[in-house]
Amino acid sequence: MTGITHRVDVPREAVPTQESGGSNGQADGVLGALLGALGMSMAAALVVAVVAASGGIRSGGAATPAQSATTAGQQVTDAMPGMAMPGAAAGGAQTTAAQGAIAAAKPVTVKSIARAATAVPPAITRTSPATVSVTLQAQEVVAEIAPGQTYTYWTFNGAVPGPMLRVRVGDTVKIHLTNASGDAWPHSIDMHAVAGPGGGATASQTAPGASSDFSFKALTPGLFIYHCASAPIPEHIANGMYGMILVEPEGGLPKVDHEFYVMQGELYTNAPAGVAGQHEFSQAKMDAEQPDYVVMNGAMSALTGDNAMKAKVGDTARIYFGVGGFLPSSLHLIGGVFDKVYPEAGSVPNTNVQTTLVPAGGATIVETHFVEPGTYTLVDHSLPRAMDKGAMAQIVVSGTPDPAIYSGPTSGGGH
Ligand SMILES: [Cu+2]
Repeated sequence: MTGITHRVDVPREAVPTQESGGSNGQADGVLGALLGALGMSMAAALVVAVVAASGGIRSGGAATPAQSATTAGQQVTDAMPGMAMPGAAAGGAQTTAAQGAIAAAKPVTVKSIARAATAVPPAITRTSPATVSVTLQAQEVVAEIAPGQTYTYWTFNGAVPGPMLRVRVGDTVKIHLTNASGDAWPHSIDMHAVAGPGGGATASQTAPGASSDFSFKALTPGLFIYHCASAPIPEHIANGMYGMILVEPEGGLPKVDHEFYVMQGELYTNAPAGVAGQHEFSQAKMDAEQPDYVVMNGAMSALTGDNAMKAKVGDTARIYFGVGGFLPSSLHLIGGVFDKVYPEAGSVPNTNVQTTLVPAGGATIVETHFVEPGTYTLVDHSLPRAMDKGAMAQIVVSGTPDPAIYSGPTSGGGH
């Protein structure tokens, strides 16, 4: 861990109460420029929402304490009818009185915190190194973890994870970081692909309203995490400040039909998953490594339903998967096998793997192909994280069934 610095010495509650949000993160202005630099078209226009919520972005956000308590209490009752009352049981964070006290949900400043799994820059066709310029912007946004459950995320470019970057080995990468946060926090980047002090963190400590620059040569191919490395580093990461950069080897990776971008992380808050209201970061939960939510791309079940990954029978798919949070992930595709895994995103692939372990601050590249239509679920096979806390994503495969390969109902539960 490197790049430890101190935050700008301004009290949290003394900052202005306006927050400039971004778009839903698929393509805001900054990301658009980034994608343009990487040769990817911009999918949507910049939308800026200005929310003048009382109490400021980091405060409790309720209009009045009395209103908050009433509202939150009602919401807790509605959301968790079977929950034990405070004091009724001896143990654990699940039944403490504090949970009924969370503030009302805040107005969101982005429609969705989740970066689309399809937000993958195109494969590089260059055969020689180049200079690639990237702009990242630290932004604080309010978004839903799940319906009615809001959180103030700290992001790169308005969504979680930060944008996937894609370069070629030998490229010179110029990183421009701006800090648009409405709070007192500096932000920075430690990129694991960087050979240099702090992975760039020592050069990129950036105060609110300021910007910074550093550059590095991408010497090593692989898939690498980047994350904020401003103090307190774990809180910045837990709030959503992580992403990945792919450094393609010479000649690139084998062609596949689909490439997806998925990152797992945790949210440590002052109430369990399912409790309506504005969830605030909990240092105690984080230090105890007891997340309330374990998410893929920022929110509970973010990559399911309409936002599921899609493929057809006969297609091949590659998933760039990273763990931005602090819990290793036992990555498994329910109903499938990984034909190829680059363990820990190293250069030597393994084959025919059911579940692969991805460390905190690490990544993997997995490939599979689809022989039967249906819905396939990507999970952390520490399954309570998937089933109860949100760590799942779906791949919906269309096509014609082959009863010689599989017969039986094609919907319903797996595991
Ligand atoms: Cu930060």
